[in-house]
This record gives sequence, structure tokens and C-alpha cells, in this order.
Amino acid sequence: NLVFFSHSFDINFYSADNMAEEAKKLAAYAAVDNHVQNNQVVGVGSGSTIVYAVDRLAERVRQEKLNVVCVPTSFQARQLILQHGLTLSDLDRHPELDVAIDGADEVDADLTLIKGGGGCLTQEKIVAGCAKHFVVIADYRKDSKALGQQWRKGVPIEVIPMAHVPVSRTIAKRFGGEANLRMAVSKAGPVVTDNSNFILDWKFERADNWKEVNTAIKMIPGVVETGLFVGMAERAYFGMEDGSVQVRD
Ligand code: ABF
Repeated sequence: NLVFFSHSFDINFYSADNMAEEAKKLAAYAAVDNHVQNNQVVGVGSGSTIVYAVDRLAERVRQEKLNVVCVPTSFQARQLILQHGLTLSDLDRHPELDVAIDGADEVDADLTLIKGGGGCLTQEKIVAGCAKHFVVIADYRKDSKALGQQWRKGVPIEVIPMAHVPVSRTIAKRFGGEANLRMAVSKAGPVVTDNSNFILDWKFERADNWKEVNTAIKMIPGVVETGLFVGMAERAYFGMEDGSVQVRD
């Protein structure tokens, strides 16, 4: 594990929320500084941590006059790219990316990830899969020895709307636990993804082999994609409470 120390700040004055935000920023800045170079195609993830990465990317593009093309993983990412005046592209024009940077809900010791807590996972997995390098940025709360220890809401699974009941039943029967339809905060209806699908949150009891579980869930008719990212991330940057950044390869 490499450890970088950032600019100093007095953590005593920070609330837990501020500390987590600072940690997200540290991780995001370290990833952009270490992985983005001139003339690259960069995949832009979704969530709150990626906002700092796009801030830093835009700053570097301005200051260093970098020629960088960005491929978004969501509506949010597309908006961020446009708002920051970065060059927007897509997989039609740039099917091969140099690097994709994205947040995660949980990162285990093997760099297996749970993603999709924020509702984005399918486009994120596609873009990450098109990148030569996939780098994760997270604060210290996402770091976990084994999946499920930190992120308690389960594995998000994107499903075709008309299949949500059979898929939920099949998952519970075959893998245990329960897979619940994610509802909007208002409870007025289900959360609808960027791809017009629904999300099931699978609260698993236990699972040993995430690769097998991921493959088996993907085989269920109606499943579009899972929020399990197995063997995809090459490196994770964790912003820590003490102002350092820890790297996991
Ligand atoms: C999206 O945002 C999701 O895949 C992931 O669940 C989440 C991470 O968001 P945050 O950075 O806000 O924790 O990338």
C-alpha cells in the first residue's frame, strides 16, 4: 500500500460529513493526477465522489491545456462533463478508453466492488469494460475486508421492469436473502434507471464466490446487469480520515 499525504488541514474542526467529503476529494484528485494524461479518452463515473474528479480534470485541462475526451456513464456524468466545458464523447466514437474513473459503494480486499447504490451501474460497467485501466475513488467508509461489511443495502441489480417480481423470487430462492424493489424516496414509485429499468437491492446472507454469483445472476432472464464488479478494478484510491490517500492494487 502506497500512502500519499495531502495538504494539511486540521481534522479537529471537521464534522464526520466534512471529513468524508474531504476524503472523497483527496481520492479523486489523486486518481486524476496519477492516471490522466494528454490525448486520452477518459470514462467518467457517477455519484458524489466523481464530482471532485471532474472538478480536478477540468482544472488540469485548463491549466495544462490537455486534450482530453470524456465518455459519461450516466445522465449525471454527461451533465458534469458539459457543465465543466469538457469534451463529451460516447462509445460509438471512442469504444476504447485509456482510463475510467468511478466511485463505488464498497471495495473489498480483492478489489471486488458493489456499485449502483446511487442508481447507476450498467453504463458504468460497460464503460469500465471498455477502458484499459479502471480506477476506483472512494472515501475510507467504502473500504471493506469482505463485501457486505460496509454497504448494508445489498447488491443492486438492474432489471427489466416487467421481470422484477420473477427475478426477485428467483434470486431469493437460489441465493438466499431477499431482493427488494428499490422505491423512490417519496415512495410514489420505483426508482427508474437511466436505461428505463428498475433496481432490485439484493440483501444477501452470505456468498463466497462473487464471480460465480455474478455470472449466475446475470443468467436469470430479465436481469440487465449486476452491481458486482468482479476482476475489473485495477486500483482503488481511498481518501483517509487523517488526510492521506491509500492505494490498493
Ligand atoms: C455510482 O455512484 C454508483 O455505482 C455507486 O453506487 C455510487 C458511488 O457514489 P458516491 O461516490 O456518491 O459514494 O457510481
